Amino acid sequence: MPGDHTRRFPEGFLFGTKTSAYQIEGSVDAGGRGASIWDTFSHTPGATRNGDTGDVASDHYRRLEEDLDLIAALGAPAYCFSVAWPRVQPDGAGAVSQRGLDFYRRLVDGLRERGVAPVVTLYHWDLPQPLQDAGGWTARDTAGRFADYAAAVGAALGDRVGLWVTHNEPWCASWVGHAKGEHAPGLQDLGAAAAATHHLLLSHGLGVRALRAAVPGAQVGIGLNLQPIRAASDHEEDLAAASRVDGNLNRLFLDPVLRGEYPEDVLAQHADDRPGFAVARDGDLEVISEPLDFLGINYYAPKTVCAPSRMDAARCAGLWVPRSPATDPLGAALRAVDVHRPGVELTPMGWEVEPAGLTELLVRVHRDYGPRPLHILENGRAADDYVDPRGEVHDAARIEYLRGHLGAVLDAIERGVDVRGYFVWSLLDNFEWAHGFGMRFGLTWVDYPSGTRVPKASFAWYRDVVRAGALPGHG
Ligand code: IFM
Repeated sequence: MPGDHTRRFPEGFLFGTKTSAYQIEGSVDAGGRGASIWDTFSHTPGATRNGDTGDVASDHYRRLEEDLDLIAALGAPAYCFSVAWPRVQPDGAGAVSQRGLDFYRRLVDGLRERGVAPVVTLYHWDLPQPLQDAGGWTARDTAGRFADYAAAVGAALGDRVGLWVTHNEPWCASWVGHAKGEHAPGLQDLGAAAAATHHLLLSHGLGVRALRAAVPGAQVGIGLNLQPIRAASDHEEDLAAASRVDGNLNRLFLDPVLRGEYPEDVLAQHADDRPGFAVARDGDLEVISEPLDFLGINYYAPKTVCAPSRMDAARCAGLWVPRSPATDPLGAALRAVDVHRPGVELTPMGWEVEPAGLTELLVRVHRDYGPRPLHILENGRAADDYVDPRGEVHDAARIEYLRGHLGAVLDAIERGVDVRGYFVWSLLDNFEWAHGFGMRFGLTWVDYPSGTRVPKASFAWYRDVVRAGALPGHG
């Protein structure tokens, strides 16, 4: 088509896909693995859709060789996975399980033999249950245990892994797990969520130090889920609501990690919540702001909010208000209600599709926190995929989503943002937490009863983008 053109990524741009241990591995009793908070939570009646659990998940633990070949067939130069802490330290502390580490050694070696660089996430939400029994992330001691665990994984894999991510989406671990109660450990306690935030961040800083001590030259970062937050209108109450949500989701993590300070407005918001941020001690922020080699950003969608008092005004303005704040303890605390703009496509997760939001976010991080290497560690969408009579999955909506978001990355690069990599969530369909197996994000269809893998059309499309190092125009 006239005007269409191919857009190239910079030389050495790191394409990849990403998964996490509890979502794909299954084999929860294999190799002496201990229990995690997600084993406990997913087996709690009513906690997940249909009572789904990660007991089998995508059966990746048993299908490792097949999945390694799948990764090789995709041809992306990197693959990001998470290590299950309960496989490495079944009790969350003390003795390290060589059997547990052996699985990750096989994974890392298998990737390298196939020319794929492993990127290791240390924590993707599967805290060993014994640590939860001792207070979990609300207990300061858990941060120290994480540093020990980071050192153990670093010692085992450090000679073969260059890029490390301490935590994936600590906002979810703290606020979805401790305030909304939708993720493990299933609490609805704002003071616990704030304390968990601090200890997760402290463990990040301690983990960075432990990794660098164990692995000289390790490139270390953190993966934050960030969203542009918009107000439903210019009304001061809506603007204030948007600022509170931005504070809780974005600045509460960016500011301490990159500037060594907590945002004052967020601290004030939680002044009466106990234990809350009162758990912070002198010197903690120095640890938390240990300089990083890169910042990982997970982006899916922007968010628009109104103040509860402005819900009728939002409806009158044509916005859709899907649920009341009464059903969302965090929304009630932040005095903010999610709304959707008319005409904007929603995925089955209820997330808006807006690639330009990614450019906006990247430009903001670059502007507000200074130029630094960035990796998009997660981006992708759930879709109503199905296997057609020919045995194929034509996920055109996912291809369009990826095309749009990769273009948004290129837009940011053209505006001077230093984006070094992009990882699709996810390689495989998998256990989508409280949504169970109802949401499919994979480039590869997984038939859960049999474990059979079927690469979707998006798999071939992404393979071609990676091969060309460029985004094709339409037509
Ligand atoms: O599946 C999750 C992942 O574990 C963390 N980031 C968002 C994904 C999609 O919800």
